[in-house]
Amino acid sequence: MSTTVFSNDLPHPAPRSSRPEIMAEEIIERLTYRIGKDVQVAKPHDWLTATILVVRDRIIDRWMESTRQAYKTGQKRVYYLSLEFLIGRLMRDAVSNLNLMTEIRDALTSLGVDINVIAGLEPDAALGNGGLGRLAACFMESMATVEVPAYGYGIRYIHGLFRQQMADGWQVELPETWLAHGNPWEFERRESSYEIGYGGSVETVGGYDDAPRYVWKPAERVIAMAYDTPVVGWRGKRVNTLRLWSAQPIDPILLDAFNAGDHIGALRESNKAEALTRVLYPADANPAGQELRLRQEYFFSSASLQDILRRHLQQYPDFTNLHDKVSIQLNDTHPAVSIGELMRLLVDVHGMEFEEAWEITRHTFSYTNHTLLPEALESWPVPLFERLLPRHMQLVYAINAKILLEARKEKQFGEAQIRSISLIDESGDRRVRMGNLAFVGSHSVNGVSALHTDLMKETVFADLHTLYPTRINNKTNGITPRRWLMQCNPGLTGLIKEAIGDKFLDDTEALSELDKFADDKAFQEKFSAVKRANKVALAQLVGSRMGIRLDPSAMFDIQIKRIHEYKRQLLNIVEAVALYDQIRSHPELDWVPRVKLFAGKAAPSYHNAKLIIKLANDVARVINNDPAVRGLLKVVFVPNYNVTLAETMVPAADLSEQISTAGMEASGTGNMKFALNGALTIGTLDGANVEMQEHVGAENIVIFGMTAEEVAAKRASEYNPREVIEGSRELSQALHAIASGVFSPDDRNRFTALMDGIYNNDWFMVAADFDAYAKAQRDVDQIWTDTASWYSKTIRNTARMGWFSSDRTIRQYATDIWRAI
Ligand code: HBZ
Repeated sequence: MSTTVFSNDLPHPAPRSSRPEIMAEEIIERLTYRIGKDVQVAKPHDWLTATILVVRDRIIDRWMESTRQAYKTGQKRVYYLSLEFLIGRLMRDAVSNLNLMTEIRDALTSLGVDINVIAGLEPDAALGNGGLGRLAACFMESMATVEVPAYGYGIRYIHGLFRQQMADGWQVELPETWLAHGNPWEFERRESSYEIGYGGSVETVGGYDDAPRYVWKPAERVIAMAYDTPVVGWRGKRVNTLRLWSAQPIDPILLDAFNAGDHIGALRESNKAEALTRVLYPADANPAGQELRLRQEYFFSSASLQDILRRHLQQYPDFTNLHDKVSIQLNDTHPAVSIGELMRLLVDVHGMEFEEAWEITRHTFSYTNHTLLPEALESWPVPLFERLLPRHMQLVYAINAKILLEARKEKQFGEAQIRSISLIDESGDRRVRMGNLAFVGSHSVNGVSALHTDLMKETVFADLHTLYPTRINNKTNGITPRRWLMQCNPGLTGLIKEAIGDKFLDDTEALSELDKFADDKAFQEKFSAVKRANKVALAQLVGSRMGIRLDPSAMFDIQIKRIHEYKRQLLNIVEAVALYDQIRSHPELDWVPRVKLFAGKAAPSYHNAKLIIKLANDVARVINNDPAVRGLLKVVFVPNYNVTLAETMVPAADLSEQISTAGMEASGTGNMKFALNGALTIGTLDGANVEMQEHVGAENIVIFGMTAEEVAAKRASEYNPREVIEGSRELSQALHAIASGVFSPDDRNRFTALMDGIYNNDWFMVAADFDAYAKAQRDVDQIWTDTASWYSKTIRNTARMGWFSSDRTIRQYATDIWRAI
């Protein structure tokens, strides 16, 4: 039994010192004995690695203690399964959460090393695409902070999200090599290795007297091997584990083939296995249809489930209490095949009855939905699913039969409803619907904002909601205030501490005490000085990377997120073009100087998104070089958006653009980061913007445009965008200028089709919302001109955003869904 492994009678090492001189000695020790360099020849990268190793040692004791405690108390463990973890850099996060920043800085200074220089060398771990992956990273930190014993499970991609380069304004994708210098944060766990099967057949055993047993005989097998990264909560209270799986071949080299001279063929198995975990799919909204993607999903689901069951058996005799001791949260449908895998393991491998296994499975899993976009709802062709996972296919059919019977009998569902709840989509080529599988296999299905949750009930899951009316619930997203305030904005953090003390460091909602300073002149000045310093830092970054000079006294208006039509970067660019026109036509007016900054990656296969990036760059070139603009407007597309870049851009924003077509952004989390850091939001009533308005107050946010309901009604009506465009001079001029090649003289038709999309269909309501947006922007100008009013609003944003801490979100998950604290 594991109790002997974790016996408290065995000696534990003494806690490590946090004295700078001791840590300096340790850094030298790591440099010498772990890296094999002496001080004279050590490169900055070596110093970084040595420093991380010293920090890591201070985490390990707490990590082991956290594991021991979970065993001792028999607490429920939470497993967060996610194909993406967008964690970014870890050093500052760990050092700051351990409260060691001053000591480490001093230790390095005494060695002649600048912490900022080496921290800048740490790779940004981009094992995710966007909001969904970043949410998983914020949740990991918050689970450790609120002391939930949790494991994150995912894939250790060799190449994370691609690096974005600009070539003449076009996005070019390059491989990201975040592991090039090794990864001092991770621990390889060879002993935690599992076999993962694919293909083959299912054999039936017995069946005369007893129920038949099914045995899957996979045709292919690979090994999943664990790499663990510790995740430190705030003040180092608890350390949880992020366990990422790497694929290994069963036979690394086929010696017979090698000896026969086939040196390449001998590595076939090895290459095939490695390909599994080589790249993160750069999908954003459209699920990648590739077989490899399904292989990845099953790979990490199966490894995680085997690991979870093994850990359970170390502590308990069987799986009858699994759901009391284990909660598995599915981050979107990407790990939904886990439901089939748990059924297979319980029924086929551990001999449990189907019905009992189903009850346990359902009570163990819960599922978070992140999108309503129909094209983003995952489904797999039945023939593919059947070929790769024949036993899981049988189980899906068995589960489906059970659910459909229940629906017909107990709820008297008709054919249309049966078709919509079925796990198999029969409307075209037959496909397995992963959303429906996740729904029926979970006891909780949650949306990520109040609006999104309501829409789930009314749209994609309407019939499943009728069948299981208590299953859908809301858990509005949050962000970790450690990374997104304390670490990225030490200036503002210091100022807040000075004003209201440090309670907000442990309880973000205590920021509300700042409210009383909102109209305090002296405080406003300090607040604006902090903002200015952050803007200077961003201006320096843009200056050195792009050679563009930005004036920090201009309004910094920022839209950073994945490039997607529903997020409407296009609306923003079209407005910039209209404003450009206005500035040139009315030089006598008092224009508010603005810098419109954009950053974000487009999925490599998403044609319009890539064209929007090119348009932003083309428009930027023309506007920035037109002397008639007199520097009153600048447009900048900052390349290679990632977590690290966000950490500089978020604190520097005056205005945050959250302008998605209402009903399409499930929540948004960038919106929260900006507002917390004292930016004003211009946004639609979409996703969490709705709740942000409730918290900060309608007078402290600029809302414009159609509501989700109005968008749906307009789409259902005979909406004619051309009429709308012709009725708006500003808009028609801007669209015409773009379509006719004013910004693309080298290829006048470059944007014609993109503009035609607005004229002819306008699915994303760019034309329909344009006038409201342009007017809202002029309202923003008005507020900006009244400095006292501007800071009164932005200070209130910081003061009232505490509720959007991911600690709150995680407490809600832990109480309502996991019952783990
Ligand atoms: O999840 C995002 C939502 O768009 C955003 O509104 C929300 O705040 C956030 C967290 O809940 N969704 C994604 O980021 N989705 C993906 O990145 C994605 C990745 C692979 C896919 C589909 C979607 O196959």
